[in-house]
Amino acid sequence: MANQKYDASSISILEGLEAVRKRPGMYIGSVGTKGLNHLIYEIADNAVDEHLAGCCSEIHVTLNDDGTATIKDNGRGIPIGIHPKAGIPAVEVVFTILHAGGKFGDGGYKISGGLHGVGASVVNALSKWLEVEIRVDGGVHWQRYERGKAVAPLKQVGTCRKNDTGTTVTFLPDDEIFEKTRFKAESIKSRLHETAYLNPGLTIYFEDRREGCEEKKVFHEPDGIKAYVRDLNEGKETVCDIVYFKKSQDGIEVEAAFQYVNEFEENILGFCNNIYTQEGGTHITAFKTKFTMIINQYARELGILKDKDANFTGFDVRNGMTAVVAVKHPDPRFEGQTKTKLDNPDAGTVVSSVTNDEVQLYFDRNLDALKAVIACAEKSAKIRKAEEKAKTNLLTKPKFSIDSNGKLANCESRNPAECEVFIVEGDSAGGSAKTARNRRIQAILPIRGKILNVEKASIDKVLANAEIKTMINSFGCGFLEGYGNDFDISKLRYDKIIIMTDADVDGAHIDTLLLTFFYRFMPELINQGHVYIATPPLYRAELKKSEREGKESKSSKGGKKENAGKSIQYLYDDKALEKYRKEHASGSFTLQRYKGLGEMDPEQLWETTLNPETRILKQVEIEDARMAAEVTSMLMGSDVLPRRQFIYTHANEAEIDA
Ligand code: TSJ
Repeated sequence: MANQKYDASSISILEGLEAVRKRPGMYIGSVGTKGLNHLIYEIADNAVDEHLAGCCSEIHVTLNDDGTATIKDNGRGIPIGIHPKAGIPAVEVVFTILHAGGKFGDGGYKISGGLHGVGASVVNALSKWLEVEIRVDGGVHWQRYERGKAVAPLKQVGTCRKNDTGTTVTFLPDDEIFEKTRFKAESIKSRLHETAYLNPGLTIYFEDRREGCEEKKVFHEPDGIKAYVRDLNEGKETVCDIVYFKKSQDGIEVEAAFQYVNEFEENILGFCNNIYTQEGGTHITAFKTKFTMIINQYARELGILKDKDANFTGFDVRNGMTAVVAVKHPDPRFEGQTKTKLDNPDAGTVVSSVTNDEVQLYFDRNLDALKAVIACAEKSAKIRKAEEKAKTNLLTKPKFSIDSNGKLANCESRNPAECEVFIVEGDSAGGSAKTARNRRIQAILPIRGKILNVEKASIDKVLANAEIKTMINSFGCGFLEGYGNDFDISKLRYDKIIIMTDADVDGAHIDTLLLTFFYRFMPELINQGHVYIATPPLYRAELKKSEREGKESKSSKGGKKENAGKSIQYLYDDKALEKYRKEHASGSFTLQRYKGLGEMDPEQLWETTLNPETRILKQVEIEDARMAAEVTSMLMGSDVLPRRQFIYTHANEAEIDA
């Protein structure tokens, strides 16, 4: 491919670039910020190729205040001689003929990048204008293009020192093509830094000259991918040194660096010819597979895995691993959704063989590193087993029998659409609620004290908690999707789950704990809008007899007496009280302040909090619950740990009762 002869007869110049302007997404991915930034990478990658050819040590990338970008290198300069087949200067071929970038001359095989294998001509086609300047053999040569077309032939515009060579390209992205025309400095810097890690001999100078964003950065990483791994692990607790190797075989180069940290995640980055392979591919698969084999083999030799033990999984072996695997291939093929998955089988073969030799060579000489790596795998295996055990326990243990301690006062209806369940704090309020409710559709579930804090407790403990057991049983839909997959919202017995607690600090705490429980174990209940918080009143204001003048009226609902009209008013917050005080002369009413639900008689409780016609309910949103969970972990002083780490802390307990 690289040495392929350039065939002018097979290309139609204008048709090519028109196609790019018609369907820009095909060539650069998108016409948003990502595609826009990609223009810079396309141009800069050509300069990186010049570095790979051994002819360029510096690249400058500048974002100018007029919306243009300038990319400059100190390479040989794009050739300016007349191209034998096209009959125009080679540089003009590069910019005006699709897919022509770099594929001429005889500089050996070209390890070239570019997400879609396109180059300078695509950038040119998508630019309002583009100018190229080439310094070569003491002359400065220049050409300008507008929307892909040369506006004049290449001409010499000046002189320079004979040893001053290089290429400078400046372009303005076409606002008729791009939705966004402002380059994003953060992404560009990050990509340039990545390029610097992958090319240790290269120095990249970045400069943002746009007003208000002025910034200069130099990316130079003489330690290459070792430095990449070091920086990825910055701020983390490392458990071994960085292991590095580089070797070529069958014309394919493999370079890898890895290090383990005390975390429960893996971070493996793959590259082929400087291109990040987001979707992985043969090189990454081979690296992972070989690594798993090697570690299991060592673990058995060292007696850490016994005959009866199963192997560590690949997932175990990579627990805590940070790695960069970079291959160079003369003819890379990419597949996958975004064409970022390396497809060449020979890349896999070579990675496998090199990894096998080099990793064993290292671990044979560095037993401590090997032991640290195996310890990471053991940690993961322990968690994995605890998780599997928790799952089987949930699946095999008999379902809790409903109403095991007789607390739920269920409703008569079995039509979930009309049923409600009130979770009521305290036995006395529970008692009033049982008397006051509409027993046809309203169930009461009294809970005592504070339910278990599910943020801190292990699953086993959560399940052993009486209040939680009763709740899970009452709702009827199981819990904790993914843990035995037995959460089934279609089995929910109540349309509304209503939390009813005192309007004080303890009540608020119980609300928080209950929301945390739902958030962690039954988030779908909240997502689908089944969870509510009841709002009991803070005050009861009653007009004195003299003020009423016979306004009092009586109404009846469900056989219950109700105070209607204006003589009695329930006030739900202090604002309402303030308003009431303004509207009524002091001395004209009596005021009762409720300290808790227990102070209300059943009739009052019905009217203020249970009666669907008059009560105030606040529907809980997932955001409320998420915040509750955060508050809970804060109140309890426990760190917000990932679930795996949390379970690990409790893995010992799980094993003891095995
Ligand atoms: F993308 C681009 F074409 F616009 C571009 C190319 C942009 C930038 C900033 C630099 C380059 C570029 C190309 N820098 N260096 C080169 N080198 C060549 O094109 C080149 C020079 C000499 C020979 C040779 O065989 O003598 C071969 C090549 C490919």
